[in-house]
Order: sequence, then structure tokens, then C-alpha cells
Amino acid sequence: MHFLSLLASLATLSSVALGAPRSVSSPSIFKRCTNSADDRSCWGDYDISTNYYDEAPDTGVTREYWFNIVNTTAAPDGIERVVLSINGSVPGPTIIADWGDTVVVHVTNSMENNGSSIHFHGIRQNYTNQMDGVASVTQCPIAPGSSYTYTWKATQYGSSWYHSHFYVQAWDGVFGGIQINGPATGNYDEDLGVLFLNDWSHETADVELLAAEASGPPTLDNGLINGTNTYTDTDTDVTTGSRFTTTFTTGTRYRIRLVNGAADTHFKFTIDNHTMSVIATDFVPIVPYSTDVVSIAMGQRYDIIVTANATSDNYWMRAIAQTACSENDNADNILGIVRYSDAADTTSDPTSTAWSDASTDECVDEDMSLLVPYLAIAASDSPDTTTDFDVEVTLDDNAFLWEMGPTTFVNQWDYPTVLQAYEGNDTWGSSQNIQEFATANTWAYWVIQTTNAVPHPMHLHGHDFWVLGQGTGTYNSSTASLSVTNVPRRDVVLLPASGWVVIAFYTDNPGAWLMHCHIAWHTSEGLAVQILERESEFVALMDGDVLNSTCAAWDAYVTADAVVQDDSGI
Ligand SMILES: *[C@@H]1O[C@H](CO)[C@@H](O)[C@H](O)[C@H]1NC(C)=O
Ligand SMILES: *[C@@H]1O[C@H](CO)[C@@H](O)[C@H](O)[C@H]1NC(C)=O
Ligand SMILES: *[C@@H]1O[C@H](CO)[C@@H](O)[C@H](O)[C@H]1NC(C)=O
Ligand SMILES: *[C@@H]1O[C@H](CO)[C@@H](O)[C@H](O)[C@H]1NC(C)=O
Ligand SMILES: *[C@@H]1O[C@H](CO)[C@@H](O)[C@H](O)[C@H]1NC(C)=O
Ligand SMILES: *[C@@H]1O[C@H](CO)[C@@H](O)[C@H](O)[C@H]1NC(C)=O
Ligand SMILES: *[C@@H]1O[C@H](CO)[C@@H](O)[C@H](O)[C@H]1NC(C)=O
Ligand SMILES: *[C@@H]1O[C@H](CO)[C@@H](O)[C@H](O)[C@H]1NC(C)=O
Ligand SMILES: *[C@@H]1O[C@H](CO)[C@@H](O)[C@H](O)[C@H]1NC(C)=O
Ligand SMILES: *[C@@H]1O[C@H](CO)[C@@H](O)[C@H](O)[C@H]1NC(C)=O
Ligand SMILES: [Cu+2]
Repeated sequence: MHFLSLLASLATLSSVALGAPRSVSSPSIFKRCTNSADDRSCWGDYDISTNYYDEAPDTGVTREYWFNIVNTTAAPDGIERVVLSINGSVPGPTIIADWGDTVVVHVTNSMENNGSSIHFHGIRQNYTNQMDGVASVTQCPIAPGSSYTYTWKATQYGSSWYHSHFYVQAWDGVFGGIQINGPATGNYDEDLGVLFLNDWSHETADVELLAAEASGPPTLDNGLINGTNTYTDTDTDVTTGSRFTTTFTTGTRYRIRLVNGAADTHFKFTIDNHTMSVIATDFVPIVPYSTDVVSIAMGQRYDIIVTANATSDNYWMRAIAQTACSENDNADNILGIVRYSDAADTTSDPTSTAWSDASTDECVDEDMSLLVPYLAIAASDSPDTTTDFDVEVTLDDNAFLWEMGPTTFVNQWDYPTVLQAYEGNDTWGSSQNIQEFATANTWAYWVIQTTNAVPHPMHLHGHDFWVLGQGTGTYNSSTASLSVTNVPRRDVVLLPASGWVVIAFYTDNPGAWLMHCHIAWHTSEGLAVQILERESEFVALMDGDVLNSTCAAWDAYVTADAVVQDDSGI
């Protein structure tokens, strides 16, 4: 069935059922159902079957946040260092909204020596490209002392994060959670919120980037669970910091929203003696499946429900850094603690052991066959366009650079894609890696492959994509097994080491949208392309005053401080 006719039939069905258009808010007595611990599938006039690509509630509610990006110091694992952060905390404040709310975030850059921008990862930005927060693509960087207001509608629900999209600043601490309340495919009693899995260095990210450019991925010092962990100095044997700890009450079902916010670490997440039910991949609710361990690539999210049904005791929660694709000095010691409220001992460290299936060290996605979207939507089996991309590493002047398809991506901070489009300058530079899609509502297939033994978590802005296939070895279109029928939909997929992935997306959102590898160093080293989707339509939607004034402030800062751009711009 064609995508649009599927949408149309869903819309018809539901308006028949309701007897009134959805946009008219009705008294609660006419609502379909009430969301409760024993029925998380419903959401007032909407529910888990609503096609959220097509419609969303209109709550009329605005959630307003003020973010101040500051340069300060912090000691997440007891070792003090410079951090760049939102309001001094790492992770920053969580954005919490309901499905259908409007979110407004006023960002002020109070740092002295860096520009900034805030990207709301996975948020579709439906017809609001200028709110996507990518320096050099959707805006000029926010200059020190300047502000930028991001406004977007939560047309999806679920879990994600926001982070700086300027330089490697996100991995110095400029990030935080996004929780959008809505229906779910599994029932739970308590929502514990976003739980960040990060890697962490005792040097700032710019120092690690220089190391990565010169000699490949650096070995990071540690990892954090929701911004905290311990660290043992091997020279002095002194342990600093503390573990993330949460308390369980027997019988309670907890929802946890896992986010991999690492610079360069693939994690396996597991809680000793507890099985989890996985209910969402990125912003897509799925048919729940049970597992002891979930494999999570950078930028990905998995929502899980954990039932407190083990013997009352203390248990380790583990974010195991997979050394098959990066090095960490503390790979097996990135731990949190789950304490049962009625355990005999509520202060000692757990003595629990990991599930045996958590011990395989590998950088892979969860098995595609497990990630079945609850809302079944087939991709077209006859794409309007198919594009092939080879992902390769190159050496330029002894510095590592990456390319995806055409060449190494470089965009200019002071001349973002949207400004170039706004000025009607269609002379795109070759390093801008422009992929143009001028026509609305077409299907694009992208075949992305690599012969390097390095996996890359590929993230697309402005869209969920369908994962048609994923494998290792050389991609062969006549033998690869691809499917369009209710395959995983998400916004980050792992391109396997020495392997391939085929994705499909639908051109339903005008804008300049990035697709890039989410490994911090690879983003900076140019592993990206950008989609120019329905240019004349997005130009017509742009706010020229905001565009111009942000760039004018940036230009003044660059001139005064002699700022030189030395990365890809994103
Ligand atoms: C996305 O924006 C378009 C254009 O304004 C609108 O027609 C459509 O309903 C929006 N989609 C959702 C899910 O709100
Ligand atoms: C962040 O700090 C600003 C003041 O600099 C304050 O107005 C705002 O409420 C804080 N925001 C949050 C989310 O804590
Ligand atoms: C943060 O402050 C340190 C000094 O404490 C300074 O060296 C560094 O340049 C500052 N970084 C930014 C981004 O302003
Ligand atoms: C950002 O600030 C750091 C210091 O905190 C500095 O090393 C780096 O060069 C700055 N980057 C840019 C692009 O301004
Ligand atoms: C993780 O930290 C964020 C930000 O402080 C907070 O909102 C969230 O609730 C924490 N998650 C858990 C599971 O405690
Ligand atoms: C946890 O599970 C292990 C087997 O994986 C079992 O030996 C152990 O007794 C369990 N611990 C508790 C406290 O139930
Ligand atoms: C605990 O609950 C999970 C999820 O419902 C289930 O898979 C598991 O078998 C239960 N374990 C015990 C020990 O009852
Ligand atoms: C048009 O854009 C290209 C690529 O960004 C740039 O090199 C060129 O200077 C621009 N032309 C004008 C007239 O601004
Ligand atoms: C792809 O597979 C077909 C069928 O097995 C084979 O004939 C063809 O040589 C393969 N192509 C490549 C490039 O390996
Ligand atoms: C923005 O600046 C351009 C010149 O770069 C000018 O043509 C345009 O009118 C300005 N737009 C607004 C809304 O000020
Ligand atoms: Cu990469």
C-alpha cells in the first residue's frame, strides 16, 4: 500500500470512530481513554495507533526553557576539569513536554571562546528547519554574548537528547535529555526519565579531537551513567567520585529512557538479575521484546521497562564499553547501583554478577528482526531515487579525514546552507556534499557501505528512516536481503564495520538536513552529507531577521577575535 493511502485510511477510520475531527478538542468524557499505569496505550483523543507522521495533538501548551551555556569546572568522576555546560550541570536540565506541546528554548552563549548551537536530536522539526540547531547548516553559530530562541512542536513522543552542534563542544558537557510524554506499548508504574550513558575524558574534547586527527581515536579515561561514576587512579590507587544509584520497590515497573550520548563508545546496557522489556527505538514505539542486555550505538535511544521482581538486594547496572570499536581505560567499571528499598543492606556495593550474554564484546545494532514498529508503515518498494555512498577514511596533511560519498564535508560557519539558499546562491561548493531532493513526497533509498573495519552510527536530521537491510561484507544488490514491510524505523542506525546498510526516507519535510556519523571525531572530520529538500519551500518559511542577526553577531565576533574554522563546521 502506498504511504499516503495508508495515512488516509487511518485518518478515515479514526474520524469515523470519533465522529468529529481530531483538531476540535472535546470534553474529557468523549476522550477515547485515560492513560494510566495499566493502560499506557491511550492518550486522550489519541493513542498508540495514531500515525504521528500525519497528525499530533494540539495542546495549546508552551513549555519554555532558558538555557545559559557556561564555561565552568566540574568533577563528574571526582576528577575536576573544565566543562562547557547548560547552567553548570552535566547533563543539563531535561526538557519535559507532552506530545503536541510547543517547546521554546532560549539559549544564551555565555562562553568566552566558542560559538554554539543547540540541536534537538531526533526531533522531526516538521516545517521548522531553522530550529534544527546545526551551526553552518541551519544557522550561524551563536556568538559569545548572543542568544537564539528555538521553537518547535513535539509532533513525536518518547525519549531523546539535545546537544551542541558546534565543534566537539557537546562532549565537553553541552547536552541534556528530552522526554516527551505520550502513549507507550508497555505498561509501567513509574517513569525514571532519561538515563545517559557517556564516555568521559579528563582532557577537554578539543584536545582529544587533535589526538584523533593526528593518530586515530584516543583512549578515553572513563564513562558516566547519568553524569556520574567513580574513578580509580592506577598510580595512587585513590578512588574518587560516586556511582549513579536508584532505588526500586518490589513489584514496581520502572520505565527508563536510555540515551547513548558518548563521543566514541558503543555500549551494552544491562542490570544484573533483571530482564528488561524494550518498548521504543529512538522516537518509534515498538512491539515489546524481552532481553537481558541492549546494544546501543551513539545517538541511539532505547526505552525499557524493568520490573523490580528480583530478590530484595543490591544489583549492578552496567554500561559496558565495547572495546571492539573504541578504547576506554575503565571499560568494565562504568556502573550504577539498583538498591531494593527493603534490602537488608542498603549501603554496600552490590556483589551481583553480569548476565552471561552481556560478555560478548561487539559493536552491533540490536537484531533488526526484534525492532518491529508498533505503527506498521511500509516503505515503497519502488524508490524514486537510489544513491550509493562509500564511507572512507583519507589522510590530508597527516590528519585523518572521513568522507561519505562525494568528499570530506566542510561547510562555513559564517555562510550556513540556509543563508546561501536564502540569498538564492545555488552555486554549491563540492565539499558541501549537497544531495538535492526538489520534489515533495518521493522515496529515496540510500546504500551506505564501507570497507573499513570501523562501524559508524549514522544519524539523519528531519526524518525517521526505514532500515531496509544491514549486513557485513560487500553490498550486492542482487543478493542482499532487503525488506520494506514494517522494518525498523529510527533516526540512528549502525553502519556495521566492513559492511553496509540500506535506508529509505520520504521527502515530506522541506529543509537543509544533515546526515552524519555521530562519532564526535568523525563529525568534525567531515563524515557527512546534507540533504537540500524542497529548497524553495523552506526558503519561503525562513525568518530572515533571525538568520541575518545571528550571522551579523557571529561575523563581528570572528573579526574581533580572529576566529579560524578548522573543522567540518558541524
Ligand atoms: C507538518 O507540517 C505540515 C505543514 O504545516 C502540516 O500540514 C502537517 O500536519 C504537520 N504534521 C504534523 C504531524 O503535525
Ligand atoms: C538557567 O539559568 C538561567 C539564568 O542564567 C535561569 O533563568 C534559568 O531558569 C535556568 N534554567 C534552568 C532550566 O534551570
Ligand atoms: C573556558 O575557560 C578556560 C579557562 O578556565 C579557557 O582556557 C577556555 O578557553 C574557555 N573555553 C571557552 C569555550 O570559552
Ligand atoms: C572552543 O574552546 C576551546 C577551549 O575551551 C578551544 O580549545 C577551541 O579551540 C575552541 N574552538 C573553537 C572552534 O572556537
Ligand atoms: C538523569 O539526569 C537527568 C538530568 O538531571 C534527570 O532529569 C533524570 O531524571 C536522571 N535520570 C534518572 C534515571 O535518574
Ligand atoms: C542472580 O542471578 C544469578 C544467576 O544469574 C543467581 O545465581 C543469583 O542467586 C541471583 N541473585 C539473587 C540475589 O537473586
Ligand atoms: C520479572 O519480570 C520480567 C518482566 O515481566 C520477567 O521476564 C521475568 O521472568 C520476571 N522474573 C522473575 C524472577 O519473576
Ligand atoms: C555562493 O556559494 C558558494 C559556496 O558556498 C560561495 O563560494 C560563493 O562565494 C557564494 N557566492 C556569493 C555571491 O556569495
Ligand atoms: C552479486 O551476486 C550475484 C549473484 O550471486 C553474482 O552473480 C555477482 O557476481 C555479484 N556481484 C558482485 C559485484 O559481487
Ligand atoms: C538579510 O540580509 C540580506 C543581505 O545579506 C538582505 O538582502 C535581506 O533583505 C536581509 N533580510 C532581512 C529580513 O533583513
Ligand atoms: Cu564515524
